[in-house]
Amino acid sequence: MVAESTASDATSVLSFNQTVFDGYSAELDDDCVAKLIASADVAWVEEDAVVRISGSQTNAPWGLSRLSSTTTLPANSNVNSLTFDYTFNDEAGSGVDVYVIDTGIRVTHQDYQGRAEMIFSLPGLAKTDDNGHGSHVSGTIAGNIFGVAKKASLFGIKVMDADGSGSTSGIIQGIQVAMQAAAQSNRPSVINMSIGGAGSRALDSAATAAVNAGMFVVVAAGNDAVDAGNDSPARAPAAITVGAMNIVDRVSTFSNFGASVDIFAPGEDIISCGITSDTDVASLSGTSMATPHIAGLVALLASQQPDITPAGMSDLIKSLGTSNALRGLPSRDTVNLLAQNLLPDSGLATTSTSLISTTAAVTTKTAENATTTLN
Ligand SMILES: [Ca+2]
Repeated sequence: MVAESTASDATSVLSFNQTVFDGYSAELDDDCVAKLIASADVAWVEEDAVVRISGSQTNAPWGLSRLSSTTTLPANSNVNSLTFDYTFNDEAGSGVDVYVIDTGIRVTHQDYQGRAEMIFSLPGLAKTDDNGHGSHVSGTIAGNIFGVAKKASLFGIKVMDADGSGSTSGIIQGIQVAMQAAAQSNRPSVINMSIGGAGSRALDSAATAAVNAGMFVVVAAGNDAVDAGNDSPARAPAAITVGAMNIVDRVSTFSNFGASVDIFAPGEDIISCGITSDTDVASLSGTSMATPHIAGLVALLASQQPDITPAGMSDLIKSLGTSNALRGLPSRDTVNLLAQNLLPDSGLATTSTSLISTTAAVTTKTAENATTTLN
């Protein structure tokens, strides 16, 4: 009765069907809310909230699906099909720039939706991707179908030639280009380096300088099945170093390992952009393919938390990861941690959590047969 008389004074009253939820939503002033809370007829009052929509996709490659799942994909899943579900926060890397230091990007490929551009090529190298590696990596970072962060911007920095080789000094130059561009844009900025070679203090220093400048630097562990601590930039502590795993949750036999590896991500039989046409598709394997899953994840998280530091991002990615999901860990000092993309404070995770708690409360409520008010 109290609730009903109060409701008659309120604006925008929305009553719910009692078989669904025994209560109503209304805009009320503080006095009304206080009366309702004090009333024995009212079980509880809670503030209405904005719930964000999560993005979802049903034609994703397996790697994206594994990134948004806490469990192993179904047995006999086909690595070559594009029928997997992927769920992600709808901000999707919006406002975040990803610099791909690689073989270039075929920027006209349809999966980039015009969000890719080439900003630098070393002297003598083409102004596009004449190898295919950089375009594939870029598709996994931010492609519309193939990508983790579907609204992020891609910037190609070509330091590797058509054969996929380059020099340490060329890579350092690429890092410098990315740092200059990020300083100018002042936007959250990620460097993806699906490249590496023998240990180099100079390359480690350059990667660390980018992190110290506020950039998120994500690097491949390497494909030699050895400890990543001998490779650069994989061993640079400030970088997020990524190992590869496959569709049945086994660490890839080629993946480097050891204490330098921060996280594992899908890196076998990954479908993404090819370079023979603007709709070409290619399947590649390597820690090079695992790394862009994490660069995309960084972009997703940075679009939700633009002020997060590189160290905070590294901690966040580790805390979101699923522990002990992986089999075939090559050494005891290798972390058993698989990347996962659902941030509890937003998107799907929030939606699920509030739905669950509401449902539980409704059950309690119905049993008491009391009136519920949402404000
Ligand atoms: Ca690290």
